[in-house]
Amino acid sequence: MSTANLQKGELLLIFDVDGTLTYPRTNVEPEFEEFLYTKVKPRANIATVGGSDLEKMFEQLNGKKILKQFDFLFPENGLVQIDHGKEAGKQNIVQHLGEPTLKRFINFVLRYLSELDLPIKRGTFIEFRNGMMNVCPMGRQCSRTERNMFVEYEKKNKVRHEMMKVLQKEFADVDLQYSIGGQISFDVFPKGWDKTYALRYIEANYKFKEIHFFGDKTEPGGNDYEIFIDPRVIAHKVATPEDTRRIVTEMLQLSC
Ligand code: M1P
Repeated sequence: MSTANLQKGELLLIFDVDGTLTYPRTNVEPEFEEFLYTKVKPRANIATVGGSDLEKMFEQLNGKKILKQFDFLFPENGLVQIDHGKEAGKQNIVQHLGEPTLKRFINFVLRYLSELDLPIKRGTFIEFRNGMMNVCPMGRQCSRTERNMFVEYEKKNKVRHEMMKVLQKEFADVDLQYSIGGQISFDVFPKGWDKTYALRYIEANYKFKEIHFFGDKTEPGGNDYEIFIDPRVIAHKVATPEDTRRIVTEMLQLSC
């Protein structure tokens, strides 16, 4: 049976945020929202899985209305699960790793960054979330212009890849995984707490005939990689929200 013939309850479409529903760290376009809510939603269940936390999801997808619009929200790789507007569960990195290991990790990161020379530095070098940490060598408190400067600098200097290699070596004894989902930072979480975590929730609670995933960071080391290669999903690589729209339109045979 083709995907276009499936009933709404049989089909789940899971979208990454940055690069898939929006351009990096920007807001979803009104035309894209209209497409998603008026054309796609009547035909399929919709979910979003992002590396960012829920606050950033609200920011980028135009506010708390997404609690009603999306069937499922999976911020922090799905380590926080929101099912039809209600929090259904969340993971806790503190409990998982324990304070001594966390302290060792945070101290090492701050020491490393204190010795790292970058053209500019701002504030918030580690953003501590429920199920993960986000490490930002320049500091998350930067303007759009400063962010763009880092993006250019990073093309030649690969600051994040270098740092991730050092951390992998230093913390080889700790159950940690690193991935890049955005432009200026990388995420750190226990092994297996990648975006497939969202699938664990779906699998335990729902029976869909098809689950499709759309994402852009699908190469190894990117934060869509593990879910992209997961046999439970039919995966689509996209480069922009326009790509996402084109693939969904064709797949559901929607009118343009
Ligand atoms: O959603 C993708 C990534 O978005 C942000 O990345 P950056 O600020 O580097 O562009 C972060 O919230 C990151 O955790 C997340 O994976």
